[in-house]
Amino acid sequence: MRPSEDGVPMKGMPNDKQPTMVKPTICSICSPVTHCGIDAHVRDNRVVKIEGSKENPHSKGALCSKGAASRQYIHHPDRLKTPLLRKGPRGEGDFEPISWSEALDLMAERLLQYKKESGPESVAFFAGYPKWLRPFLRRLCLGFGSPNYMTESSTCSAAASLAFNLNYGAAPGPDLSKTKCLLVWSRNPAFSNNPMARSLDKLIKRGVPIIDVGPIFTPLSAKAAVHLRNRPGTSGALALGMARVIVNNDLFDREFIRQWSHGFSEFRAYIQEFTPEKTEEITGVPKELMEKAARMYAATKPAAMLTSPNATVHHTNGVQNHRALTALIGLTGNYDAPGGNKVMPGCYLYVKNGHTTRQKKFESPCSIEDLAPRVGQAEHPLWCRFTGQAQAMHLPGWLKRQKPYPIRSLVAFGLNHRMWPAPDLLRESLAELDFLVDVDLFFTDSARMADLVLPACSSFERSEFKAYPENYAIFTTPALEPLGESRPDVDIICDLAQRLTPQDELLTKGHEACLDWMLKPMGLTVNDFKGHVRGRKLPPPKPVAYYKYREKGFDTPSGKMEFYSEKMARSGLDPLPKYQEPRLSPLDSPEKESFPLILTTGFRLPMFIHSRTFRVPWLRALYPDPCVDINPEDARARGLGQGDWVKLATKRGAIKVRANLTEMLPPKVVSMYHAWPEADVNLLIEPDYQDPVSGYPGFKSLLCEVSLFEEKNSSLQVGERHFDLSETTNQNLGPECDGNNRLVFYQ
Ligand SMILES: Nc1nc2c(c(=O)[nH]1)N[C@H]1C(S)=C(S)[C@@H](COP(=O)(O)OP(=O)(O)OC[C@H]3O[C@@H](n4cnc5c(=O)[nH]c(N)nc54)[C@H](O)[C@@H]3O)O[C@H]1N2
Ligand SMILES: Nc1nc2c(c(=O)[nH]1)N[C@H]1C(S)=C(S)[C@@H](COP(=O)(O)OP(=O)(O)OC[C@H]3O[C@@H](n4cnc5c(=O)[nH]c(N)nc54)[C@H](O)[C@@H]3O)O[C@H]1N2
Ligand SMILES: [Mo]
Repeated sequence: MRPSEDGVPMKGMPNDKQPTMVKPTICSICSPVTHCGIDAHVRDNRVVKIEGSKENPHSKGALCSKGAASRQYIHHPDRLKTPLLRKGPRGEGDFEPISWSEALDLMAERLLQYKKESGPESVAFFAGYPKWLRPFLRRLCLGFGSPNYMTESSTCSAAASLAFNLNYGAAPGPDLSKTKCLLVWSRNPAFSNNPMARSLDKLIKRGVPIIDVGPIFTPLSAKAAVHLRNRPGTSGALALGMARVIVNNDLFDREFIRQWSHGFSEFRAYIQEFTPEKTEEITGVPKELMEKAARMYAATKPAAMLTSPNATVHHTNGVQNHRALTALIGLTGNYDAPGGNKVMPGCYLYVKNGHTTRQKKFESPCSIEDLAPRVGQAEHPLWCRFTGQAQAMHLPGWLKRQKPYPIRSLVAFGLNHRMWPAPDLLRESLAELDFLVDVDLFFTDSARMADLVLPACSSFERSEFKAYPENYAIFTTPALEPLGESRPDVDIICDLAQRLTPQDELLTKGHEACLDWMLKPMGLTVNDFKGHVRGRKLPPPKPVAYYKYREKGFDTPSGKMEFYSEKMARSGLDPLPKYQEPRLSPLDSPEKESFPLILTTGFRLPMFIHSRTFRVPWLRALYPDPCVDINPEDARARGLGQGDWVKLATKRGAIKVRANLTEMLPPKVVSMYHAWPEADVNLLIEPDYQDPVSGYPGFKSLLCEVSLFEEKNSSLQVGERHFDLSETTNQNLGPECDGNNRLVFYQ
């Protein structure tokens, strides 16, 4: 069979008679560390069938439910087809199509006007969960002179990296191929990351014991040697209790601690508070199990730790939690050790494979620290300096105050207001902007708030560079012509650069020129990938040594691993990884009487990813209604049965959802997925319920109550806050909408 230029003919079907082509591409419905290989069967510019690419060394032909449903995602009727300009009042959804050149010219005119009148900082740039465009967007933002580059990293992953960095000056990952024991601190790859789930299965087959930590009984818990089922928000206390067992039983690495640690004696004194009894009292983990896990992790050599990007930091004590648990790596001598946690250089977009690129240099045309202070910097200086971003969680407050300087425009790529706690506030605050631009695949509820909406195309319709950890990379060939007039985000950014930052000789040259510049250290150009529609092996990378700190020290103020963080001390924060109860605690919060259950939100479900897939019929059929997961014991005590409509309430308000009775949840803990358009759990969270170091919302340790929803007897009252749902695309609002289409909060 003759391979064609833009694809591979389908087996068994003569190419000249059958126009269906198999076109290799990558999925980008979920995270850039995953991006499974897809064989798209395309006819008349429509995907007619999806298969996993067996040749992709990362996904090896497997796809999750979301990837398998790509056809319905890509060809969904909500896809934006043309640029749209607002005609009617903001938020009412009255738009008219305009051309791309009109749209880009209008943007340039407005943004340059704000820059002249109010300074470049008055224009903010935002990327939601989409990541492929970020290096380009940051370069545009800084080149324009604005420090207000913000992303979804304001709620994800970066706080965990910050905690690692405060301890070690780097964030090492588990060296899975050589490890003999794996401590998985709150991660559920079976639902959140298929390729990772498969590599853990291999490890388990090899006989490597897993210690699983987290309140929810996941598929991994079932395979673990030990499952520590801690109460949400208590990871810090659990880690300190484990550290005490390790230190007091002389299971720590004395030599490493003596030579390479800073503040160990203070740490050692502090952890004495966390006796097994007290640790059990706080965390709910039986002390025998905790001791067993601590001994297993410390005594098995080598042992590695896999942490979550969010489950341990979505708490009001998040960064300190994560500092406490990652301190166990150094304590046991597993830092940068074979089979422990290894420091690897970053390649491209969160992937590490031994190669390096000039991504960081590319996205920093100047130092962000030389620009005006950015949103959230006063509140979270450590986080803002570490990430080189603004903290988007402070955007609503800033927009309402418009101080210390006004922000007049927001240029967003993938804005989902339901990412924020109190999304009603964020949405309201967007009305303070003179000019909101949203670039998205879909006409979302957030896009309705914009002045200008621009259609982006999906990964199937664009070329993008993707590196894999298996020393492999691909520069994809579009499998489809862009649908409607949609365009790749990066092309939009490069066109904007021509208008906004014409002095930028690289960004104005376009996507491929920028990539060629970034890929230089790899010794490859985009052209070297073009003949390889399924991607190609990379040249062997330079081997990355272990124990690099022995040569170079640690990139911390003391040059050592810091139990006592000098950066925290300088910022007036607790230098030791001290444990504090979540601000909403079932032990000592005044709310605990009326709201006796603990609420954790955003536990990943396999068929959903944030706001993206509720609209996809095949996926929605797997999980039709918003549900709160609740242990049967708690349900029984409240007279609730499986599937009953219930009221999930916090002090801030209530939503109507179904009860899902499951022992995956321990008693007294309930869980609800986020971003449902008709039952948004983030409405129940106060905007200032945040970790002081990172600004991350305490999404995973809240207090709530669940009760039967009784339509007739329920005395519905309109709460203080309301949310205008009249424009929502989802009409299934149910009785939580009053006559004026306002969201009703129960009191
Ligand atoms: N299908 C799907 N996949 C996704 C996503 C998605 O939305 N859907 N999102 C992607 C994104 S953005 C991210 S950040 C990753 C997250 O990926 P994961 O970290 O794997 O997912 P989570 O569901 O957040 O975490 C599950 C683990 O956290 C524990 N856990 C839950 N609540 C708490 C708590 O309060 N405290 C502690 N210590 N542990 C807790 C559970 O017991 C379980 O062990 O997933 C990515 N993959
Ligand atoms: N309660 C609660 N809230 C949470 C979390 C939680 O666990 N609990 N998790 C937090 C975390 S970890 C994360 S990562 C965030 C998720 O962050 P969000 O930004 O809310 O994630 P999405 O809804 O996946 O994506 C945002 C928008 O991007 C659009 N989009 C998709 N692909 C593209 C593209 O290629 N180009 C463009 N221009 N747009 C695109 C989507 O259509 C969508 O409208 O939510 C956070 N919020
Ligand atoms: Mo995330």
